[in-house]
Amino acid sequence: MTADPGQLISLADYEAAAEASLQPGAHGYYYGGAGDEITMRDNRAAWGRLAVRPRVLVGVSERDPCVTLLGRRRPHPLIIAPMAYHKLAHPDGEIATATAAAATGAIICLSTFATTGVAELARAVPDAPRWFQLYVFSDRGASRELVAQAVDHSYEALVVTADRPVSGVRQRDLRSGIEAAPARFLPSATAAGADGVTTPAAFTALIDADLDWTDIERVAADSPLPVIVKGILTPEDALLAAEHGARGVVVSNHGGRQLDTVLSGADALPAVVDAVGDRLDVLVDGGIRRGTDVLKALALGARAVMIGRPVLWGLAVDGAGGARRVIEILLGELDTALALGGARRASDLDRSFLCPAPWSAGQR
Ligand code: FNR
Ligand code: LAC
Repeated sequence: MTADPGQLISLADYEAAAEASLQPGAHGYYYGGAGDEITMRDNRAAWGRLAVRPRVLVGVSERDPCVTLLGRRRPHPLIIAPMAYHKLAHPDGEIATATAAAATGAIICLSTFATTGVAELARAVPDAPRWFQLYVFSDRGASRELVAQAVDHSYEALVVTADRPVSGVRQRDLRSGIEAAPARFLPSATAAGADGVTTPAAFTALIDADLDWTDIERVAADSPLPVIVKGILTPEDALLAAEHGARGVVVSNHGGRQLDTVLSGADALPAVVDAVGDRLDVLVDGGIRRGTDVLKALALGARAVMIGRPVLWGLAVDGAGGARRVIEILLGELDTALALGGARRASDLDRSFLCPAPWSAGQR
């Protein structure tokens, strides 16, 4: 079948189309990374350094992308990563993204930096499977208030982000001046006593840069929801997360937006999986753009993957429909990867399905 010219059939197509429809400052904020963007680019390249070792003749007429996450079966491993400011992409913002989540069975992880409130999102799209991403404020009462709202509104997990005590050096934003742009309304800021209309820099200042493992332990002890620590790149920190009450970790470098030249998720993942074994659910994100990338993450031992920027590209191009289509494209590609990789079930994948890619030898 030949695709219509102009039809958007890959995540790369959405990325290109979004650039045309976004204001340059907003596009730079979404797209960009820290420093020289070495890690940001490597997040994508790292999946390409793995080759698939496909198995054949295993009978793949029925494929099952189900995974078990936090003890529950999920229809597939895709989660929408927590991302700030969806209303920069589309006026319906996070509500449109949640609509896409509800339609596809993907979990939406709502950011503390969201342009839609915790309760508002749940009321608007009650069917969306949802997690809440927590930036812990210096004002702990404000953070407890946000967690209480998440509990009251049936969010299923708390994702505590650990890799953003301060913002990375984002030269695209410094150049575009987006930090100085008219502030956006961030409902979570009201919990911390701000009037809600804050710039990214002002909001960042509310985050407690002294957060440590005892705080994670306290959040986990106080919260009826399972806690997942996001932004882990070493087995040492993954083990600390397990010791301090977390149920999971997201192996992540924040999309290459925080410290440049750190490891990619793909490269950091295996050692984390090996260190924690069954003690934690290990998730990964960064640069996942193809079904084969998802297959590789699962084969390395991730239970699920978070998808970041492509969802914003979908949102920018066509609101809820675009975000939905992005998830559907990736699910379709994952299905094909399972069939042609020779895994009937996502749970059949292991490292025997992978080897170093010969085409990338010497590139590390
Ligand atoms: C993010 N990310 C992020 N993470 C987080 O824990 N809280 C947040 O508020 C945000 N905000 C945010 C905004 C934007 C515009 C981007 C692109 C990213 C990081 C995000 O959750 C995730 O780790 C990466 O985006 C994953 O990489 P890819 O898929 O974008 O390459
Ligand atoms: C970012 C935030 C808000 O990466 O975490 O822009």
